Amino acid sequence: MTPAGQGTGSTNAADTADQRDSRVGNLPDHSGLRTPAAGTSSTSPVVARPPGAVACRHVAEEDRSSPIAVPAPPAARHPLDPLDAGEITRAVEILRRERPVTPAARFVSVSLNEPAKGQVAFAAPADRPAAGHSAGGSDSAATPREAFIVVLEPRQHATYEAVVSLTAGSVLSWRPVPGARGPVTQAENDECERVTRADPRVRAALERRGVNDPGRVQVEAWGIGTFAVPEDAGRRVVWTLLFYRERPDDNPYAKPIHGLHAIVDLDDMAVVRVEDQGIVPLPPGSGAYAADRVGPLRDDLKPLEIIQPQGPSFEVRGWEIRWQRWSLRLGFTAREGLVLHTIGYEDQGTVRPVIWRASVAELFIPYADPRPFQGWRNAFDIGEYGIGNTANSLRLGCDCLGEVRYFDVELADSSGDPYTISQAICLHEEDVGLLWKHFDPATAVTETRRSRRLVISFVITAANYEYGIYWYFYQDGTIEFEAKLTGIVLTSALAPDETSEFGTLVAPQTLAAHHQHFLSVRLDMAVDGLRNTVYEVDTEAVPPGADNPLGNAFRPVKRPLRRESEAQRVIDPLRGRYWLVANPGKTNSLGQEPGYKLIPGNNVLPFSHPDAPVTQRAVFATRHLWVTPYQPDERFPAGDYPNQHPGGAGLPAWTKADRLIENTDVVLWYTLGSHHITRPEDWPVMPVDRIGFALKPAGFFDHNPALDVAPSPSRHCPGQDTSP
Ligand SMILES: [Cu+2]
Repeated sequence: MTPAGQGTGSTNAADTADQRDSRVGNLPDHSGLRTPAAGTSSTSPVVARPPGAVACRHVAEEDRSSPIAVPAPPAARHPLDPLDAGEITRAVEILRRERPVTPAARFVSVSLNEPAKGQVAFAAPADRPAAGHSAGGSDSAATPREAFIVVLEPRQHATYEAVVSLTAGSVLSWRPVPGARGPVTQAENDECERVTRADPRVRAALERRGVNDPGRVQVEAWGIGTFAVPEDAGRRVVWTLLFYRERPDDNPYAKPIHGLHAIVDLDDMAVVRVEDQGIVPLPPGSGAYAADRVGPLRDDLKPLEIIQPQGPSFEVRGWEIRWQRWSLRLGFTAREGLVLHTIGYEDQGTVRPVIWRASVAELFIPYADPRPFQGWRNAFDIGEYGIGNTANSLRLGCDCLGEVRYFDVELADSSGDPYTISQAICLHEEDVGLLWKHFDPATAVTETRRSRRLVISFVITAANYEYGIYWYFYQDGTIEFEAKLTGIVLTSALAPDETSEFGTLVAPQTLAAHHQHFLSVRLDMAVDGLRNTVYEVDTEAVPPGADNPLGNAFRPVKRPLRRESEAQRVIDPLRGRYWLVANPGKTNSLGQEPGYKLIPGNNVLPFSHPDAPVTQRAVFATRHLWVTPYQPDERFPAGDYPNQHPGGAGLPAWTKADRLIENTDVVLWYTLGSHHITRPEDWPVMPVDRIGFALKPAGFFDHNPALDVAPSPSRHCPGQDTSP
């Protein structure tokens, strides 16, 4: 996939870093950013419904994405703004007009072909007046708008990539991707369900299990990885998991239809064969979790309402956000969902770049159960399906609390037509306790500051599971990433007297297999510019001796990661290991390189054997940190098309070149592993489990950057009244 970097010239990151650095360092003024966000075409105004006005239990029909018939009028677009409905429509029209797209074509995605790194400036300081630029900024006119389109041509068993210039109204490139088995679209998943339910072999097998209404069978299309048989060669196939709903509002995962799988050719949309491993009875439980089926409900919680009478402290203009000293832009793609661009921190009148682009680039879930077909279960939710398409429409008081600003996103459906997911991204502030504090007993004066953070989030539903993705920005320059895992654990059926060590019995005859979740977060860094060096920092104890007579000494040991082969690392909590991304070309007032350190949280590695097919397809997950030199077309750690790919693509392929990564333009790939030994308490719906990491300034500032945060108003903090 080549979603960015058209016409960027040299592919040597080191050669181009200086030129791009000058653009990042010299920030063109393109602000005018204090204007309220009213009237933007693709976002909705601050929602001011009273808390509780909308019940947190809602049905999908109310808020499911709605089709758009009329393209939005052209508006000033920033080069990093995601495509709007009008641009999606136009890009597809241009492609259909100029290239032989067949009526059978299925669109995987129509998304912004992003400008290459450094081609767009970070924000200007907030108080710098706009100098007569369009709303999009000084780059808007010079940067062409382009769409990157992935199209499946099922009759040809081919996947095509196109780049369409919206500015020129023409197709810039159109090519089949050799060997690619494009991702499974939502429409294909729906069709796969239809043909599986209709297949006579499946129906007969269902009847043998006492299931006489195929309409109550939920069919999920799962990536088959490398498990297709030789007769499937050349086919784009999936295998299916089947679940049964006794009632339409049942939890389907309570009744896994064990041992019955259809292999479906998605291009031909036909069941290729049916595998029946023998009957295991449907588990008896209902797995109900809805409020009207689990009562009586607790009634002893009193209201907790977040009130911000003067509104939120953030400012939104189009897709740009400013809050405290932070500035950044939002993006959204069908594959990754939320993308953050040009994250900068304003310091003494200058917006200092920190991150060029950040997103979750892959999401890989391997399962532990080795039984026939259960061993096939693994998912690459981003590469095999795409998570942006599954973003939830968020609800005030349910997903986010307080003064919330939502962003609608516009994506393309399988026909290439635009549709909207309303309220897909949530922006709000949270009080998070202490920011800093000290009591001086000599003066009996306490200085206390409360911490507030800006939260940018979205939630996806990947079949049984929900993932909430949260980016937090703090007043002291810290950035945190957190994933909240919830939803329903994947089940299989056990015979009444059967047990398994590869999962936990969560209900009678219901096994929730142990599994892991690996998120690869791609952090395209730009700490104070584009030339960065990554250091691994361990703390070591100094041996007792002349320099350490009391044996107490310890010190951090900083080692630069000079080449890609040196930059495939795992965590080491007992050494206090972290990774520092620093700019060796600059110094703070203390003579130190300004940097940000990546501080790992809980983490784990895959337990699948290194030679196992599933591990081979997810080599990225076998290391927690990878560092690569920036290349615009290196975006996805398991490769551009993981579906049915045998493995080796992405990070393991790129890093074979063992490129230099010191004092150049670097991308960090941090893998977070959530280790899920399942519990009965995860059933029938799982309480949120959290995993994350932090990016903290380390020498980026000369002192605590949150010194200038004002004490809280007196009503909340008596004795510190600074309000007029
Ligand atoms: Cu899990």
